[in-house]
Amino acid sequence: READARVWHAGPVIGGRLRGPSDGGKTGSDDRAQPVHSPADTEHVVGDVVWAGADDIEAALASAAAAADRWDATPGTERAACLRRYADLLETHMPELIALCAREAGKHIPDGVAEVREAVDFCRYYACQVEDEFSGEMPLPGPTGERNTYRLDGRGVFVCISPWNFPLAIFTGQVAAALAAGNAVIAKPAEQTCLIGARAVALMHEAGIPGDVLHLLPGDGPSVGAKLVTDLRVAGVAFTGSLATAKAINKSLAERDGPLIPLIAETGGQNAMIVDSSALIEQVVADVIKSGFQSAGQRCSALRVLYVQNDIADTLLTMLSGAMAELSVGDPWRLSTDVTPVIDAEARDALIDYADKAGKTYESIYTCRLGEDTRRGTFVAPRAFGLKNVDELGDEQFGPIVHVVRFEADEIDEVVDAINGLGYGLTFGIHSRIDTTVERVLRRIKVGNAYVNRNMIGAVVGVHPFGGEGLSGTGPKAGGPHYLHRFATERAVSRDTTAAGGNASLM
Ligand code: UN1
Repeated sequence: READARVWHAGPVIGGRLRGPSDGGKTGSDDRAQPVHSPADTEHVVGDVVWAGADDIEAALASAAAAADRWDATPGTERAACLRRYADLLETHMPELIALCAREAGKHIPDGVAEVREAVDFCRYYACQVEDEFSGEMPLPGPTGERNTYRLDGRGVFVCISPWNFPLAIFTGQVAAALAAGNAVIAKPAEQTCLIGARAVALMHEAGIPGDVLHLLPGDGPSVGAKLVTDLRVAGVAFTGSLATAKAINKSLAERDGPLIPLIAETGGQNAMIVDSSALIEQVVADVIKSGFQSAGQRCSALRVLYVQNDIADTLLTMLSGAMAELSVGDPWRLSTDVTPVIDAEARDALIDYADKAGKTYESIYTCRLGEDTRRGTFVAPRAFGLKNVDELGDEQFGPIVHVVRFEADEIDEVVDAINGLGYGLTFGIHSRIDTTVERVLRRIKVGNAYVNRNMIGAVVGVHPFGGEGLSGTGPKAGGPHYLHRFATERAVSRDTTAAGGNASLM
């Protein structure tokens, strides 16, 4: 309660110092603090944010560029120790962070707990990896008279652009990976969730990450993100968000008149689940509800297209409608809430507009009722629509909307082709008790994360390394063994250890 009544502040954090509205014009920011409203109640002011101006961007870049080498030279064990201390601080501050996630991002308490948990896991996972792989040189084989080693170093300044749907977990995952690998970092949180980003950065500094090694620049894509990625001092970009923005960043990087640098992009999905007639229907319904509607469907992993074998479709859809009727849509702070608001009015209006059109074109299977306490927030009623063919499906709808397509028993290969044909490749689910069917589908489906006889969200760090292919992202998988390597540069060093190699005067 105490944490919930609090008002938070965010602004550019440069050199470890949070700039507030009182800093008036010193660095060229638009110093008017903008109020931050809660998605659950748009009259509730959660805090305020000052967006970064051009001078803030320059100050962050200059400071990070000057600090990068020093941080990279800091032993990996020390960098790991900072991440572990930050993870401990996240746990100590869990009630406050859950309240902040509820108020700024509209997350209910289980989702808030999961946010903190995942952020903690990312830090400890990458800390272990840095201790193992980034502390010293690994020996490589070679002929007598030669000593060969392999080492991983930071690239320089990394820009981390994170999404509002996992404002603590993905924010932390990107930043922690970049720092762990030895980079200085400029973090740009989503403009909808700057308060959470600012809180995370404050805790990272408290944990010992130097102020000049980690900076925060709140703002939108055009005013901050676009300026950062074109700067030649930037040596790498991590981005999670829309496909359109990932493509725009890719284009900007390609057009830079400077070194080629990596883009680690994680975008969206048109994630499908196939259910055949051998599936356990009760289990399927529970998994569809969770995969489609938890977090109001605002996960890139969320279920968008449910393929159901015709023989069981009527039964399954009747049971699904019954389960949807029981969903409680409302205030994130209420313990009984299942479905929370969407992030803002723009997202709500776009989803409702889509649903209105879909209601005219598709079969309406079920639309949930909104509760009394939803009138002041940006809520969207969960819906299920029936489609004849997946080709009718347009762009990803980032909200609580599930599309259902029926198929016949002998059409399963065509279904896999249709799913692959959508071009995305993030998550996928299959419910079937026939092992040969499962194997046949898994062999052909082109996705990063496949889930069998379970829900398809909530990847756990180190357990379900997460990330897609095709239109869904570049890889490597977050929370997996190769993620940190993409933030680093690999060096193979070969030393001549013969007398000749050891004595320059013999040349
Ligand atoms: C995202 O929604 O941007 O498995 C990706 C999950 C989460 C998805 C994160 N890791 O549900």
